[in-house]
Amino acid sequence: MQNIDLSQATRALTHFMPENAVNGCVPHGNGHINGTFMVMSGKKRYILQAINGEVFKDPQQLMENVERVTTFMRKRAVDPRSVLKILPTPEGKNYFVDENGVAWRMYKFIEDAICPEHPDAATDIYQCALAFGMFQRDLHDFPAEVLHETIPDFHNTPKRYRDLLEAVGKDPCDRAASVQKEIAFFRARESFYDTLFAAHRDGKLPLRVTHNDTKCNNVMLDAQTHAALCVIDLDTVMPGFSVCDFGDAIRFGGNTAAEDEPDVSKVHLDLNFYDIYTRGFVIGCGGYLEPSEFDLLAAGAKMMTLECGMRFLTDYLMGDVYFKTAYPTHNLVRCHTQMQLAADMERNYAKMQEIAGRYRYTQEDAE
Ligand code: GN1
Ligand code: MG
Repeated sequence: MQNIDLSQATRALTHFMPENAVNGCVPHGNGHINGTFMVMSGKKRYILQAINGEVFKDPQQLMENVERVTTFMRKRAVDPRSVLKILPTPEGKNYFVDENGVAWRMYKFIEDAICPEHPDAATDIYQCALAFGMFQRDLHDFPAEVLHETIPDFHNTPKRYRDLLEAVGKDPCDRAASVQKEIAFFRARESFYDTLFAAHRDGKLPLRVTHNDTKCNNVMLDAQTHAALCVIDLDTVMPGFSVCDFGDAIRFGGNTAAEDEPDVSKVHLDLNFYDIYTRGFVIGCGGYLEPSEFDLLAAGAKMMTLECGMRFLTDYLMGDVYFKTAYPTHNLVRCHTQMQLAADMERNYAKMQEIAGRYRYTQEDAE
C-alpha cells in the first residue's frame, strides 16, 4: 500500500468528527498492512485506520464482518474494553472512502492496556492464548456462514498447493530450477494437505468464526494485571477452522527463531510455548471445542506451517508480488524456516498430540 501520510489522515478525520474537536493525530503502532493513527479528542482517544485496498478488495464486506462480530460479542461482554468499538461517521456509516479511494474507519482506543509484541513471560503467552480461545468461546453460537470471505480460500491448503504447482509451471522468473529441493519437500507431503477439509466433510471439524491472524500482538492485555482483555485486528475474521487459528499462533509464536532467520539451524518448535499456548487456548474455549478438534490441533499447527511455506515459495517463484520483501531471496529464506519448522513438528508430532490430549482432559473437567 502507498504510504498514508498525516495530512491524508487529518483530512479523513474531518469526516468522522469536526476539526475543532481534534487535539492531535499521530502515527501509531507498527502494523504492516493498514495505516494506523492515534487521535486525541478532549479526554478521549481513538484509532483511525486506512484499510489496505490491495489486500482487502471490499472494505464494505470487511466492515460488515467486523460490525456483526463485535455487536454479537458486546452483548455478553463484562468489560466494555474487551470488544473493539467502531466509531461511526455522523451519517452512521462504519467507514468512509476518501477522494483517492482509500477506505477509513475509526475505533475507540482501548485504554489501560498493553500489546505484547514478543511475549517471553509464560503468563503473557498464556493470556494471549486464552484471549484467542475466548474469541472462539464467545462466537461459538455465531452463524459463521453469514460472514464474508474477505480473502477467498485463505486457508485452503490444497488450493495453496495447486497455486504452488501452477507457479512452478509458469516459472515467470526462471527460478524453479534453483528450488527443486523445496518443491520436492512440498510434493512429498501432498497427501496431508486435505486433512482438515476431509475432517470437515466427515462432520468432524465444524466451521467456526476464525480470526486468521493469531499473533500475540493482536491481543491487548490489561496494563495492570496483564490479564487477557481484547482481541484486535479483526480484518481477517472469516469462516474457518479453530485448529487453523491455533495452528497459526504456534507457527508464528512457537518458532525459536524469526520467520526470516537465515540460519535454519536456529529454527525449532518451542515445545514449552506449545504447551502453554495449548493450555491457554483450550481453557479459553471454555468447553466448546469438539473432541475431534483436539485430535486435529497438532495437524492445524503443521498445516499452517506447511501452507505458509508454500505461500512464500509461490511468491518467490512469481517474483515477490504479495509479501513485502527486503532483499531478493527474502521469500525463499522465509520458506526455508517454515520447512525446517514443519519438519521439526513432524519429529515432535507424538509429543504435540500428547500435550493436546492432556488438555483435552482439562476441558472435560471444566464442563
Ligand atoms: C501476512 O502481514 P502479516 O504479518 O499480518 C499474511 C499472513 C501470513 C504472514 C506471514 C492477509 O500477515 O497470512 O501468515 O504474513 N496475511 C495476509 O508473515 O496475507
Ligand atoms: Mg495483522
